[in-house]
Amino acid sequence: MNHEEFPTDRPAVVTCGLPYANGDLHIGHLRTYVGGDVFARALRKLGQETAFVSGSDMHGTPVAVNAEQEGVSPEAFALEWHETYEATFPKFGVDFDNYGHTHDATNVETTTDIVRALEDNGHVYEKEIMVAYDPEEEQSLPDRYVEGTCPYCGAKARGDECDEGCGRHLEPGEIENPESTITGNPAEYREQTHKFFRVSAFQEYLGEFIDRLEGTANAKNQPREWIEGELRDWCITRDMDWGIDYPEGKGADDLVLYVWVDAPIEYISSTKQYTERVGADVYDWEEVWRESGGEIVHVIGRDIIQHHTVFWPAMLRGAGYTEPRAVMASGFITLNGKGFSTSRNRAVWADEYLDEGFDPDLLRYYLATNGGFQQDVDFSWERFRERVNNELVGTVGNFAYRALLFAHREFGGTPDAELSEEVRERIETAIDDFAAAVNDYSIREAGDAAVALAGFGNEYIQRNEPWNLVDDDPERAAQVIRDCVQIAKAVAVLFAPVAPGTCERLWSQVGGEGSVHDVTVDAALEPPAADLDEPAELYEKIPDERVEELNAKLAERVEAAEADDDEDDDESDSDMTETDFDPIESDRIDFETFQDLDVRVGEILEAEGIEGADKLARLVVDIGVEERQIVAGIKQLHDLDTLPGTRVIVLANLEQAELFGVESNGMVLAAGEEADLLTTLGDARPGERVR
Ligand code: B3M
Ligand code: ZN
Repeated sequence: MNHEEFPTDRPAVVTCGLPYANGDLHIGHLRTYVGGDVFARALRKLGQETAFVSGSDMHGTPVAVNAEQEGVSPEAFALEWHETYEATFPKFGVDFDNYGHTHDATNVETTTDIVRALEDNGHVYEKEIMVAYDPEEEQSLPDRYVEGTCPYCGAKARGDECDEGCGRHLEPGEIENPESTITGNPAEYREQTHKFFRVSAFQEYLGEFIDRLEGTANAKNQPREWIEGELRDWCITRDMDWGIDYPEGKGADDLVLYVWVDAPIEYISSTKQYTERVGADVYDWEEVWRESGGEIVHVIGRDIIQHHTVFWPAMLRGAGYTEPRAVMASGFITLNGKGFSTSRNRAVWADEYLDEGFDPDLLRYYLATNGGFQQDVDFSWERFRERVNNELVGTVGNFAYRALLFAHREFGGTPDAELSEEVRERIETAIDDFAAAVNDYSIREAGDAAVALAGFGNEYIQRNEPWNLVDDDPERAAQVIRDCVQIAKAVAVLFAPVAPGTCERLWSQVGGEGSVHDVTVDAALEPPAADLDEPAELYEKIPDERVEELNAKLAERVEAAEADDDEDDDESDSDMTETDFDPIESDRIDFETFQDLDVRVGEILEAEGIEGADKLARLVVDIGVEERQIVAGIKQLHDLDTLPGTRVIVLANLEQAELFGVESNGMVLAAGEEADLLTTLGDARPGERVR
């Protein structure tokens, strides 16, 4: 433990990775925001002074490219999405204390100040580099305007990130075989002067920082490789119009800042705006980000760990700000075992979920507790129903309703009796478990602590059978029910971070005063009100038919999107038949060269996703003469569970490689973007050579 346990007497800020303001939110996106919200609420429950902030990420090529496609200005485009997000989050109980955006005046000012500070402290220098350029469009091709091959792992890479391979951030000029995404032409490299942040000078500091850093294990371990290796300086300018202008008078007036400079600075700006609204006596942003420093916790997706554990802490350090205490990086989320796909409409959209009439707390519960935060989570309507029906309805709802109905009917409220020692201790254990979970950055365990307490409540009623006691031993009956009402109250308090809406209702059912969100864990043991109204059920069962209906809707939509896609393809076929595919190489190979390839029939025996890699799967393939472990980029494109037994074609004498730490011995052949797996028409046996 490097830091004092929560709660501390310094203020905390919990931040969520900023969504790019460029498209609809689906429930996969919500995982980070729900996670951050649960964590912020849980900290407050421990009595930690906490602000919860975020904002929309308005700049960069992710926004510029999409705006261009729509034919609108990036500013108008991004603002519209920003407003949508701002309205959507609260509908899921994600209650930011401040939700700003990176293009607002506060962030422009804070960013300018920080970059000036970095310049003044000697952390920035100019360098001539080669940047990708589209000669036809006569423009530079920053980031997502260029695609090519990752120089580190050979995967297809997009702009500034190798998102299908090793996950590394790529510097301008690094991508190999660059192509312009505007024209599809090969890009040229041209010389340009850019500003660089001297990250390499922070190597020693970062090594110490990462030892202190708390949060999920992935965020602490993954960066070691980068920090302990050769740290490269970071290009912080881009040759494009959309972004925050480089501070004046520093010789880079025609450049804007790289989006990853001003994006995390919004964490600070958003906290500032919160202080401006509530006053520094209520919450002082400077106490957190400057001066003695507060408890800064970043909640992010695991694809942006490098930005938050290398570039960002170096920037904070270089400009005289406080370093983060913890980074919580969430795993990936799939839908029925396959990746979400915005373009294929393979997603459960945030609005759609609400339109179906589901309580947001159900989804929050699923996202927060279906696996550890850093683990990959699969969403399916079946599993959703199962968890809602068994755990929320069966355990939490059932207990609360039974206990409170009994109390209301037989005693008109909380019976006049002392809380038993057994139940007091059980509630104390739940509080301890909850606090330990928060200190462990495990929102799942924090939620589980409350559900386990409700489970105990059910068992306690069952064991004591108060319905048999009312006549024979009314005093004992009163005692048991008194205990149960207390358990219900404790559940309301401890479960509130995960299920804020339903717990507020439960809180008022036990006669709690004010809002459950304003009390701390101590309230779990404070006596419930004497008079209680008749309770209402907290959760409703989801019938099987609903799941069928929802799955059918999803399948229909995906099909429609695919049909649309085909139509689009047809249209483009007529325009530009040849340009869709790479031309055939004019250099032919001789037959011997072909014979050098040892291509075999194989049969997949095992297929599983590689933890930590978005696209990669580990396959075990029987190739007749032996079994091979092969890594293939098909995790999101196939339902891995259905693959064992499938015949595939394997390039068997490809040199060994290691991807995400997993050894790969060969290549499974597949066609096109969707990785359509090659198979055999007849029943050639595994091991048979392909010629
Ligand atoms: N806007 C979204 C992403 O890459 C990006 C996050 C910024 S956090 C400072 O996931
Ligand atoms: Zn790579």
